[in-house]
Amino acid sequence: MKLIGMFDSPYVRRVAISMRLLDLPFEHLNWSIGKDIDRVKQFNPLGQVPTLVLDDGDVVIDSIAILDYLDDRVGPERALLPRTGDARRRILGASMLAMGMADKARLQMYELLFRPKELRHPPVRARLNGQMLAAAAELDALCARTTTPYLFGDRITQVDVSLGCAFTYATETVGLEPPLPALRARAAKLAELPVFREIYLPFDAPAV
Ligand SMILES: N[C@@H](CCC(=O)N[C@@H](CS)C(=O)NCC(=O)O)C(=O)O
Repeated sequence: MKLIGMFDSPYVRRVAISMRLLDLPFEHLNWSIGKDIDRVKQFNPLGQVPTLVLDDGDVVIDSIAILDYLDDRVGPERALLPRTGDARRRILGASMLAMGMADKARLQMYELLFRPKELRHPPVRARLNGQMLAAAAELDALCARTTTPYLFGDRITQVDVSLGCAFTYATETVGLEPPLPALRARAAKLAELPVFREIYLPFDAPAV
């Protein structure tokens, strides 16, 4: 399999970390959505990463669909998201919240990267930032309630992978100002895991 996209993207990174955790080898095509956009579009008309190219040439787009495919491929015993039940709903819900936090950071970055300064409308950024911080506060509360080694038990699941990637991205791009002690502590522990250290590319934030 070939995984297209750079590891400074939380979406690409969560797929790559998941593939390592699931022992699924991949060739990494370290293509940028800037200079390599035309190459990306040859596989994904949306010009988005992550894009996964399977060995038979089929293409899977969007990290949600890719993770679903990977879990299906390894089977329910090893899947990072339980197949059914309350645990699935809770883990998926918290993963969506974490990636929603990353989405709101990403949209702020797009304002900074793609919109000329004179055309910026500050309330847009303020709204996105408020949404990002509200998600971060809820994730902090979840982390504060958690007593297990990972967020939903003794074993790493998709929510740990997603939360670690989303937190790094939000802090390195637009920053998370409030204290958020439980979220920070948990994210720091995740960042120390060998797989998180191996699959990491710092975001090179633009000067604004
Ligand atoms: N929902 C998508 C979001 C992916 C996404 O937005 N990726 C960014 C890179 S961090 C991208 O490809 N942006 C290019 C664009 O949208 O123009 C997923 O989970 O894979």
